[in-house]
Amino acid sequence: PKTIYLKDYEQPDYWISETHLTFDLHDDHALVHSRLSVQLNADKHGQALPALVLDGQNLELLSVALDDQTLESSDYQVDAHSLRLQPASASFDLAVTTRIKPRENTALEGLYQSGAMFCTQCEAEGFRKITYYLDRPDVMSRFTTTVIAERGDYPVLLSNGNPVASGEHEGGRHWVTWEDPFPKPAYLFALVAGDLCLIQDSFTTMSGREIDLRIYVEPENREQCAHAMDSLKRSMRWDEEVYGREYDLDIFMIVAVNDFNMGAMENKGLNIFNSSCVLAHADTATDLAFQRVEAVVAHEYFHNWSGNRVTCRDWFQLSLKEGFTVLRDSQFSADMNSETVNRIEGVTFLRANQFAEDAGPMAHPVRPDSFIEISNFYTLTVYEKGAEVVRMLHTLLGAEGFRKGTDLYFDRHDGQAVTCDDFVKALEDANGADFTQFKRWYSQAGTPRLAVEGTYDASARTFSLLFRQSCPPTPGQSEKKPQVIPVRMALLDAQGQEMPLQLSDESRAEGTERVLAVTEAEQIFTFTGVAEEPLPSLLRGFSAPVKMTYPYSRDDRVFLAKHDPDGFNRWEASQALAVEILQGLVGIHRAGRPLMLDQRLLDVYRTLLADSTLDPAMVAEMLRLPSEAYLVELADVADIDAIHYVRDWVRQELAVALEAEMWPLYQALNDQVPYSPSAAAVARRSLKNTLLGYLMLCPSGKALDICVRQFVEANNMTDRQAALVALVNSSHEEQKRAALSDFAERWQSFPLVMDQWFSIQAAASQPGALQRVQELMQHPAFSMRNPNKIRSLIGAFANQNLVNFHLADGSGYRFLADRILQLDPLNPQIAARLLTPLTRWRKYDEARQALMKAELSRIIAAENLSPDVYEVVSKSLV
Ligand code: HT7
Ligand code: ZN
Repeated sequence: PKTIYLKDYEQPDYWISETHLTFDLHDDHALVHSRLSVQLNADKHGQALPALVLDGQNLELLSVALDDQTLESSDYQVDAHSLRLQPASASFDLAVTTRIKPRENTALEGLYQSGAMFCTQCEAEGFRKITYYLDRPDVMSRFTTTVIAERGDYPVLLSNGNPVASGEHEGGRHWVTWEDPFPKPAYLFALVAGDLCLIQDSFTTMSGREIDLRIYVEPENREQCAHAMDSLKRSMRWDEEVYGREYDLDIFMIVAVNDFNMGAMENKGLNIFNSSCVLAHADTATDLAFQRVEAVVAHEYFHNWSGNRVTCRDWFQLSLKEGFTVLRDSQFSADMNSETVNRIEGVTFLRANQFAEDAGPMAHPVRPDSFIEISNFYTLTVYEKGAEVVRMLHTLLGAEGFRKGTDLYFDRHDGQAVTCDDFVKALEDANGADFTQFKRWYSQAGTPRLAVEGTYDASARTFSLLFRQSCPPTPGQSEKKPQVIPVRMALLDAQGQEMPLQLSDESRAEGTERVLAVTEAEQIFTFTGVAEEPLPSLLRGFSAPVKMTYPYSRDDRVFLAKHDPDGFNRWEASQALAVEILQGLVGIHRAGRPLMLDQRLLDVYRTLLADSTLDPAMVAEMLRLPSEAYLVELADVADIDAIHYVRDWVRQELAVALEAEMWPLYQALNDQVPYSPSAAAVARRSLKNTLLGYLMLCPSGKALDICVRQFVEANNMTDRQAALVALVNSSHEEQKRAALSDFAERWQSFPLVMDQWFSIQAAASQPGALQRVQELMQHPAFSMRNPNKIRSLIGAFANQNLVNFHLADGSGYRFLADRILQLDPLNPQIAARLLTPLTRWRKYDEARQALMKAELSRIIAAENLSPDVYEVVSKSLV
């Protein structure tokens, strides 16, 4: 497979101003007629006419005509990836007809069938599987699309833009024509045909235009769309208020499909969603699922400006739209829910997952320099770290400066395909800022380390912070230069109050919180007029995606966990304390010595449980021990058995010690009030179910009946699922079996609920998990052709059940490799994503490393491997 490099970017040889498409859909094939108005890119070529090379894959070419003259097959060349012909003029019409087989398309890229409906997924390079085209994001064209299909099976025919005409053909077929007035790249093209029901609403924009909002789902899901619709309307209002962005078409549509490789897709005016990111009802979806629907609906809607109106010049710039849009959706979620809890969840996810990617063989910059298969670069680095990079720009400029910058960006580049540099330049120009050094965040991979030390000089009343930054080598980047690291901080006195801040070059104290921009490899900031030795509260809100260390004592951490006025850093202190204690106990356990729990962790938890003024969601977050995945990420060589044992042991110790405090709180929260999706109700359920998880660990056994009752009587899926998880992870075999079979029987015709059922069992850490997963693969609700099922069973086992996946005999690795080889011919994108846990082999002991590498070698030796899987495996073995 060929590697593509950013440095080789060139403009296209031709532009396509107009794209007219007609889809003739049949049960076993589709005919695609395209008519393109093509113009020479004279800026690049003057008057010379190079060959026109269109991308195309898996297409049966039926005819080609140039300015209405049908071409002979000797007039053009076709190979597995392209159609090449020689134009005779600088401007011409090209008509091409192809035949494709959507029903045989198991890769779910291009035009495919999900159940009985036709749908598309064109990002990144799927349009070339529909027809021959300049399938690159810098070629923007106005699309007109006609869809023809049998009315009985496909009453709903959709594409981008506005419907402009429709009619009937003979024999029960009908057609609809859609016109999208906004030029767009082919990756934003979409088509849907099916028997769908419509949920409709409207939104009045800030300039008074009424927008027709439509959600299309399969009829049995009609009752599950209210939350998505509400989220959409709130997103539209929020984007007007916070970013000044108004919706532009007259109609905005969302369609839910069951077979989808990712979460959703922002096609212009016609977003296509994985049903898991649209459907939500209290009976069937957890609070987490509700939050995900809200966030994904918002994310795709926000792309209308950050991605569609202003798009990417090339796929190396993917983070231009994804990083910025993830930031926008997380700002939205923070505004809709608790800002601190939202940030805690985001940071927890980033640290356990993106940091691991940054430390592994697939590490790459936010703007990668090269790729083999672009689908492999829809990564946590491009999305989540990319969002952190834009967040830092926001922190450095402040909300007002950032908004000035984004206004300029949208004005300046509306209708263009641009680069990350263009984005940063707009922020610079609007604020008179210089982000030259800052842009290293886009080009350097790896998670920077920031070691901080503090020195108090009592006689001079100064406090100095010494920052030392470094960044470990990553593939292809052995040396790193210092980056700009914004450190939001305060100094706390002995009562936990923030002290006034005055830097040595300032004439007076101002405020009690600062953002220090660390730019050098080594840099000192000295505060003056510091009346007593302070305790610094550093990197508040996780103001930069770095690994920061400061020589806090455990007592310091307890103090910060109880007193830091910054909620995020209170949580951070309790997490860091737990990490330090767990790491220490892992060492003790490995040495074969008895374990003893540091009472300071208990002290922090006890204080939390006693404080009724705290947000229950925040208490739940603070009571959650660091995940096994995070502890693995932090280790040089992870002993997963020891980590698992010690973490479970600490959980049990905490449960036993705090049982008396936890019971009344659980009872108070278990108030059987009618279900509400409000933030306050979500927070109460979160704490209640965290407590239930602990109480079920107590040998008193008192919680079992209550847990079973919660499972049976819950009036919502959050409570029911939490009880099921607690039972499945307990040793009460009889109750566990009964609950699992009751659950499956009740929800067997709800695919998304069955996904939960699969994941809960796949992630349960008792011995025998692999066999359980293999048995579950035979369950009628499981399918290797549905990405949600693969993720919920095989993905959950390999990513969440670390102790079973990493069994010392290598059976977990062998199982995963077999599944990847089985899946690759069907769906290479999902096969490549499943590889992630095997790529992390450097984290484990030598014996496991050898077993994991042996499986990677077995995969790479297989014939006809997709470029997707080949790229990940070959890079992992270097
Ligand atoms: N922009 C969308 C990306 C996407 C995608 C990429 C590769 C293969 C399948 C895909 N489905 C959707 C999703 C988003 O970030 O909004
Ligand atoms: Zn996106």
